[in-house]
Amino acid sequence: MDELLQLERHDKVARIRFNRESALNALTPEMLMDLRRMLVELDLDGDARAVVLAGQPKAFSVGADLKGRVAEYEAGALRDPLGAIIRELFSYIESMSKPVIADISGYALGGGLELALACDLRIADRTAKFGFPEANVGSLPGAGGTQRLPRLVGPGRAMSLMFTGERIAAEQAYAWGLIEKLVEPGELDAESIAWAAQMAQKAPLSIAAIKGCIYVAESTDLASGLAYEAQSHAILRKTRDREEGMRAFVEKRAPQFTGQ
Ligand code: CO8
Repeated sequence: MDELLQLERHDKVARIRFNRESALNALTPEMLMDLRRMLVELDLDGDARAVVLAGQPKAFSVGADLKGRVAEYEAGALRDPLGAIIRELFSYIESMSKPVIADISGYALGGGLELALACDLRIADRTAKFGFPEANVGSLPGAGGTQRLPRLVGPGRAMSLMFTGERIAAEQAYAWGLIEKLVEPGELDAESIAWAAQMAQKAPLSIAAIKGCIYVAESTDLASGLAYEAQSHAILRKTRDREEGMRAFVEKRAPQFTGQ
């Protein structure tokens, strides 16, 4: 068990919980490097079929550790250790072969919200509050926020959040499509695991291929996207799990997927 990140196993679902409650899970380069290492291990782990990232009731994460950022000024550092890891990490999440779900209660601000946006899916309870306060401190959402938020909610809503620094409530985020599921406080931990477990039962190569196709859809024209989808389908046709899934349906039994 790591000090700042805790790994829990719930059958085929792995949940990583940020464990820096005293600083509302403000993100340090060390935490992000540990997260990167854990995610690589989980992506290679055939027993982990879905991953959930969670915080505590008061905060999913309030973003970059501003005290650490000030210390960099004081040290006259030219390096940007947070920047060096955060962008690569967030893109890595999209490239993983399994679903990654952000499980959000309390604050999801700045880089914390960018982390949630880099996950494939977001579930939150009614205590969640979302915002981009970077313009308050002379910065901008520089870990993908200016690119991922408008793709989810449209440019006007993204600009209104980023220009004003205002925080929106979970209900508003749900109405905008910033989160995909909204649950009552106290239900989040169980609901996020139950949702992930539904995905973890499916054929792993199907899930990986669907995820890949959907990210391609965001960055390409329709003809290229359809060609990519057709190729992915052709690859899946040759997998053992596809045959197993179809035979299991015909034989009226649950499929036994192996990821092959
Ligand atoms: N960094 C470090 N510590 C923090 C941070 C933070 N971002 N936010 C809160 N904390 C600490 C506080 O200092 C406090 O610690 P202490 O008791 O030792 O002083 C503790 O957490 C609790 O915080 P508060 O007492 O302030 O709690 P409140 O409930 O009164 O307020 C808020 C909660 C509203 C969340 C408030 O703390 C706040 O506004 N925090 C700042 C949030 C913020 O501005 N986040 C954006 C940071 S910029 C960013 O994330 C950019 C990332 C992209 C970088 C990519 C390029 C490299």
